[in-house]
Amino acid sequence: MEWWKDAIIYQIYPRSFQDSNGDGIGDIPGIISRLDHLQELGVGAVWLSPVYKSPNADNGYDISDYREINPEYGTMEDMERLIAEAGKRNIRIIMDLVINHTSTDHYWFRQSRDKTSGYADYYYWRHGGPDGALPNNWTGFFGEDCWEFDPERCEYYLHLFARTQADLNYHNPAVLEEVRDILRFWLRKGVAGFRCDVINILWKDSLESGRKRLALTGSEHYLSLEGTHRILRQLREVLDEYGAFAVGETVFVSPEQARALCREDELDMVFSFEHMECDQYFLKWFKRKFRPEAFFNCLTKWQKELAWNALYLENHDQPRSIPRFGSEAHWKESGKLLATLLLTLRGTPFIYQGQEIGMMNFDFDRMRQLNDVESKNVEKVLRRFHIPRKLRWKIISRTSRDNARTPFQWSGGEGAGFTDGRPWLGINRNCQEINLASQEEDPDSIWSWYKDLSRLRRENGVLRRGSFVPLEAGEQVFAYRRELGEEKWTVALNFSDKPARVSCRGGVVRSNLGRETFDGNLGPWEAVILR
Ligand code: ISL
Ligand code: CA
Repeated sequence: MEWWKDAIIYQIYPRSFQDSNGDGIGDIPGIISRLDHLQELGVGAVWLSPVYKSPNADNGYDISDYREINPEYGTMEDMERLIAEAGKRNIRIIMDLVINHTSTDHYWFRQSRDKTSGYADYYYWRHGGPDGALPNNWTGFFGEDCWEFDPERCEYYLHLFARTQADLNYHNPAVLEEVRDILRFWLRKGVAGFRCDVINILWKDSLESGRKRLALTGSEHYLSLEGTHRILRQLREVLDEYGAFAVGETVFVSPEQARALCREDELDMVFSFEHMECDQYFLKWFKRKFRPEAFFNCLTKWQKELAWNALYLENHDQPRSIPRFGSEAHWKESGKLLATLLLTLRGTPFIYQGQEIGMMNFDFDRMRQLNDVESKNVEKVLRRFHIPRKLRWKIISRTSRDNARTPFQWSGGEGAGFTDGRPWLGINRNCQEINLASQEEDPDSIWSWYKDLSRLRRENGVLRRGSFVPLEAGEQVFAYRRELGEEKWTVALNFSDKPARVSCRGGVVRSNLGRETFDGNLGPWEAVILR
């Protein structure tokens, strides 16, 4: 049926969406109370970042029980109610499937410390070398060593992410069987599918040391290997029992590797990262000026090379898109322009919570205000390299994942309508200007624009299923056509404070500057849809 080709998907980061009981932490009853907001936006599904039991070293991406709900977020009954209530509004629920690693609090891991237990080989356990040498030279995603010594087992375990996120060993077939059962557990409850966390690194072909690299030494031993395809095919068998959907988060994939993962018997689509790299040097921590032309060329490449893309400009790991690809000075126009891009490309658009009201990066000014384990680890690494404090903060604050994790700004009052209590992460002071309540009544708001374009997409097959034809990708303008049968729609976007000229013409379907006829001139941050 491929419902996901016609749907817009909305990502919820539960901790920051809506608190219902005043403890300052978003929760499932809170999400239920906001389902009407999602329905208004016209979304067909919600991707829920993890709500499973977790000690929260990485806010739920460190799972200690896949079959339990984190009590901070509610109960299993709440979860079932969410699935049912969403269903009434034709909104499907997609769970986050984090199976590269578990929390070290997970029962499997605790058992695994005992070499004689049935769980002894659920993780990668290795002896160190002489003189305290680690089992290999790999480096992890969060700027830490990726081996941790366990005094009970007297061995090291592998963790590519935080110290308490131990990598599962898929060389042991029992692990995949466990995961397949977990899938069934949730599919039986009525979830529509999964967003599969770092799914292309599951299979480690060996634990040999790797070629030394600036980051992720050792990754040639686990990035997008044949073993991952084998695992995915076995997961797909289970998904097919329920007609379920799967989008993979695939780090460092090329279009070719992505194509190989998007197959009937593996994944429906993948999140790629290349377009997120147009404002950085070799690592995301080393930001440079955003290069629109590189961004356009990258999007064009992926549009052309993949039959279907997972489209996104924001998620819980990325800074907000307006200050990044748009303009703070032209907040509203550039917010609408980015919405236009997201909702007119070919693929399934993913809107991240807060994006639909133009939320911005955090306004923190010191490390103490941050929560994210990655930011904290990287700050430690920078300190080790004697990077001065000011520069450290500059590096961290521009890139920190907490930029996208501050609570949703429902209203301008205290607690921003997110909570009556003390929020777990600081609410941006700009909530007085940027909030849903103030945009609801305003037909010219970013929120109204999102709703409008969402409807436009739902009502016009050309925007959903049409082919993508690139027209222009210059220093400031990106223009393309979508074509379906007789329908030919053109989108022209000016990523600049300066006016621009384009050669395309047509009747105006939409312009974020309110233009009614089009003569080829684009104003600053103007987005037009022509027909
Ligand atoms: O933040 C990143 C992207 O710039 C990556 O380093 C990120 O950690 C990577 O994309 C994997 O992300 C996923 O798995 C992590 C979790 O912390 C992220 O939140 C999740 O999206 C480990 O489970
Ligand atoms: Ca709560």
